[in-house]
Amino acid sequence: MRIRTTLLMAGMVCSFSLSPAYADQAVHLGNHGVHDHSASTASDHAPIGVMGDHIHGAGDFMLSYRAMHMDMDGSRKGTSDIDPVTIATTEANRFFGVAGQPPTLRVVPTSMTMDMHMLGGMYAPTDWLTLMAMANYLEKEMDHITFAGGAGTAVLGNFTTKSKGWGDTKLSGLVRLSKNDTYGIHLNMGISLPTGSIDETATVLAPNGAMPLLRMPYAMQLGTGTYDLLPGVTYIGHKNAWSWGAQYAAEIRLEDENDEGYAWGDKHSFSVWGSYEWAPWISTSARLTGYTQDEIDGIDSQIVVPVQTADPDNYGGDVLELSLGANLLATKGAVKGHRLAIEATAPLYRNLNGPQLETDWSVMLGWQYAF
Ligand SMILES: [Cu+2]
Repeated sequence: MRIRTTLLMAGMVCSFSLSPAYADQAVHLGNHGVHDHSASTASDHAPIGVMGDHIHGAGDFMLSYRAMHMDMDGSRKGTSDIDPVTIATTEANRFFGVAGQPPTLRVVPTSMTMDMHMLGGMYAPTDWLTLMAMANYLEKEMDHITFAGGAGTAVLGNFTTKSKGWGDTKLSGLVRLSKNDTYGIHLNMGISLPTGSIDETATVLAPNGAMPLLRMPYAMQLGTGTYDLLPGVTYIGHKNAWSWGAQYAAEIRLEDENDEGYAWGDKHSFSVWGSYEWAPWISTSARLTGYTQDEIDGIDSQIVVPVQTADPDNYGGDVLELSLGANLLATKGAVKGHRLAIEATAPLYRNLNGPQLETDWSVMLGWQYAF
C-alpha cells in the first residue's frame, strides 16, 4: 500500500514539474478567462453528474452544492429480477452453521433510498492546475421483510433501517494537459479520505421475533473506511452550439482492508456525453455511463445476519446508465454567473453480483458559482 501511495506522490510531483510546458497553451484559450466570466455559457460545464469536468483560469474560485436522490426498488441477481419469497426460500445464507443462522436469507431488503448533499469548492492557483475539495452528507433508508423462522413463506413483519452523517471527503487536483479553441484534456488526480463512519447500527427484526441492535450491512455504512485513489482523464470539446466530452474515472482502494477487515471493490467508470446550447443561458444534454465494480474484499466479522446485504459477494457488478440533463446559467441581473443544473439517470443494463438491490432512477440538482 505504501508503494502505491509513493507512486501517487511521484506522479503528482512529476505532473507539477511538467507544468511550465503546458502553461503557454493554457492562456486565455477557453471560455474561462482569468477573472472574466462574461464569456461563459451554459454548456461550458458538463452535465452536473460529471465530477471534475472543468478547470478554471488562474485565480478563480468556485463554490458548488449538489443534491442527489437515488431510488432502489427490488432485487436483481445477474441480469434477472429476483423476488423476496424466492430469496427467502432458495438463496443460501453464507453464515449457515453459525449458531442461530438459518440455511437461507430470511430477511430481504425491498427498497432503499439515498440522499446525498455534496458541498464543493474549487480554486485555480494557476491556469494548468485546479484544486477541488468535496464534502458529502448522506442519508440512507432501507426497508426489509422478515420471514418467520428458518423456512417457509410466512412473513413475520417489516422494518426500516436508517443511517445519516458525513461521508468520505474528496480532494483532487485537475491538471490541464492540453487545450485549444475546440477541445481540452485534463488529468483528474484525487484521493478520498475515510471520514465516513463504517460502524453505524440499527434495530432489526430477526426471523425469531427478536429485535437486536446490530451493525448495519455495508450498503448502509457512510464511508469506505479506506484511503482511496481517484484517478481519471477528462476530454471536452465544443464547436458552435454543440459540446461533447468523455471521462474515465476510477476508485482504487489504497489499503487491503479498513479497520473492520474489508475493502470495497475497485470501480472503473466511463462516461460520454453530448450537449446542445439553445441559448447562452441554457443547454440540454444526454450522457451514457458504464461502470464496473468488484465485490467487497474481506469481511466485517460483526456483520453476521441472514440478509443479502451482509454478504460481501453481493456487491458490485456491471451497469450501463442513460442520463438526461439541463444546464442553466444566469447571464445578467443580480444572479449573473450563478448556475443551476439538473440531471436524471435511469439504467439501461445491469448485471449485478447478487441478489442485490437495483437502482431504478436517480436525479441530481446542482448550484455552482465562480468568482
Ligand atoms: Cu468549477
